[in-house]
Amino acid sequence: MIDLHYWPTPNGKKVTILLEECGTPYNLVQCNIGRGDQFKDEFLKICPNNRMPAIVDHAPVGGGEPIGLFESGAIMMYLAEKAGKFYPQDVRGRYEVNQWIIWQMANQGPKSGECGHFRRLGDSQGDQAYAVRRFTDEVNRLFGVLNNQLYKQPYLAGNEYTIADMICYPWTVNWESQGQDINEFKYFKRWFDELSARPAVQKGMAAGSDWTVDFSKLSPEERERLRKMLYNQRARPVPA
Ligand SMILES: N[C@@H](CCC(=O)N[C@@H](CS)C(=O)NCC(=O)O)C(=O)O
Repeated sequence: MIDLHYWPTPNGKKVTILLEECGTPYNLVQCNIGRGDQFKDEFLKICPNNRMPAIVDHAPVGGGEPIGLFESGAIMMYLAEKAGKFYPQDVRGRYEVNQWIIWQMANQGPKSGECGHFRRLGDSQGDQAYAVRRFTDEVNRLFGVLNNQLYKQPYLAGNEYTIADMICYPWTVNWESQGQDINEFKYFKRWFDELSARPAVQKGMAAGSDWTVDFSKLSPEERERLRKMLYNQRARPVPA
């Protein structure tokens, strides 16, 4: 069985989409990033980066100790390779997929994350106009990269639907709050509509959608403790 340490965000939903597509049984373990579960010792043993998703495979190929993994790109490769689905294993096919996985992890995920952050922030921390424009333009450029690729071929890595598509999709769903209009990107939109209609994508995107954190129920002290832990994170000291 696969334990998926998860909270319903785009990075988490990449993995639930893949697990649903493969029909792989999994157990969702709440990693409530609004309450600081990502800093707990047991989670840090799997993911030293205090970010979800992370997995533990209790039945790895070849047996032996459970395998723990962090970083959604590595998790996608591992699960798809294990299932023998959505990840060609010949050299050309594999690297066609790998380059899009790395593109997503290095470009689309981080830049879209910063775009959302600065657009949501308002002006409580001063004028954010430069940051908003920089990241909104960058996300626009990245939608253009997807659109150009999907003009050439049906899926990001060629003629087949792969983990390259699954890893990019969840970060495109909130296009409106990223200041974009997907109707400008005809070939992207064809792909987006097709993926949105897949039952496994819908199931993966819905995983944990009823999980919430009601901050109004927390004491002012608890809210202050969480604010200090979650905002302006800096280096964790090594254990004494
Ligand atoms: N590159 C990482 C990014 C993971 C990431 O940023 N996760 C966020 C949620 S989407 C998180 O755990 N945030 C916790 C925090 O900010 O403290 C991956 O793709 O796995």
